[in-house]
Amino acid sequence: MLLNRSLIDQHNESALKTHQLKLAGLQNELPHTEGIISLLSAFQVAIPSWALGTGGTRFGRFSGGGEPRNLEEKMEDVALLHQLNRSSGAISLHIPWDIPENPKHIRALANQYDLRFDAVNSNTFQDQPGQNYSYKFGSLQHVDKTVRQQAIDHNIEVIKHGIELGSESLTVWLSDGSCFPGQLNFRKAFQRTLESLQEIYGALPDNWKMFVEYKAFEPNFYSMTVGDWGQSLLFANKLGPKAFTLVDLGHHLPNANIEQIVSLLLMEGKLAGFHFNDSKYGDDDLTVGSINPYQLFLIFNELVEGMNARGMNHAKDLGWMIDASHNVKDPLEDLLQSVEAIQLAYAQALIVDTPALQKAQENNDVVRCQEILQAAYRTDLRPLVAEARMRAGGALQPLQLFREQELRQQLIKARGEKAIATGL
Ligand code: RM4
Ligand code: MN
Ligand code: MN
Repeated sequence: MLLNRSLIDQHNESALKTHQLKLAGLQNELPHTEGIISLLSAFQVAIPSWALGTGGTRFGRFSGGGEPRNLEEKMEDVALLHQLNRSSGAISLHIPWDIPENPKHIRALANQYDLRFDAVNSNTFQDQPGQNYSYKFGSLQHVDKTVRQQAIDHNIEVIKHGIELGSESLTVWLSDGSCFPGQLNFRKAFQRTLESLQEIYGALPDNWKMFVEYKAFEPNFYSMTVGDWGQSLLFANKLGPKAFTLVDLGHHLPNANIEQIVSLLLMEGKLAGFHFNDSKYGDDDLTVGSINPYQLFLIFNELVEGMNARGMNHAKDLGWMIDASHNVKDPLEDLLQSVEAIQLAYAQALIVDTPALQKAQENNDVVRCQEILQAAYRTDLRPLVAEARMRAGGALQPLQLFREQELRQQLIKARGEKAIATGL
């Protein structure tokens, strides 16, 4: 279901006056608003195919109705988001939750919706019906080579699906690890995982990247074989130039300094990109920016500074993906909020007075450093983000329009109350 273009125009017209007043204030205050607007328009965030339905926890799942019933409907939902915000022009697929049975048709649909396929994700953390061997004791690390081979083959299969759709990266997240001391020989688990990853790496096309995602704990609670950025970076370095470390914001132990991790990975040219979400405790997968927007800003501050230092293209040189899903919000409203939070943090990082900050740093002027960062963080850039969105053809207030047009109710009408999307 797509919105009639005229509804977006009407919405923008009715909100235009108030918007322009707010924007004018910012334009007076900030020197480079036009440059920021064009960077914002180029910046696209991939939507995970597994976040379009209601997320569950291990205790339950409460569907809100109208969930997409197949890949086509998931793409339709992403297209709707993209129509509203013009910043969600990509989708990241999880295989086998979303197998493109007819890739030609799926590619044509993506063209029609102006979407591209971002990283494809493999899944060796669940057993699938009809699968020969179980991943109960791991996949790429497994003691039994036949199990490892099955997991390798699956990853190669995922690459093939990705090639058919025009993806250019594979994200490997492993639940491999151990739940109890003594269960696993760490060194052997690492070596086996490395050998398995090497086989997968060998199947990557030339222009592809492999993203090695780490996670501190869960579902294994004593050790994770790719448990932190150090372990991921070890794998990425050993694998070669096409392998990178992927940072999922929810995958650290509490209070980890993620912005420092990001800065050093960028320095090494080994940062793959992000799975954005927010969390209070662990892998909570909450809406981006809902708990700790300041941290998100600090991360973007390192990103912008680090990417500029390497002459990188902000929009294209890293993978920007959301990985969030939970059980109380409408997933589409949640994603609109997440994308907006990312854009705000990015925009705020773009207005940091970097030369002044560097000078203050060199002078050990700690107070000034904080003032400079917080001056950017406390500037309300919502009008600028809205302006970028409107100029790109989107809505000034996507969330408001989503509600005004009763889009969820329309989806429920079309798909039913009981429709359940594949995913977590
Ligand atoms: C994991 C990790 C992966 C995601 C799965 C569903 O915790 O974040 O990126 O694919 O969840
Ligand atoms: Mn993730
Ligand atoms: Mn996760």
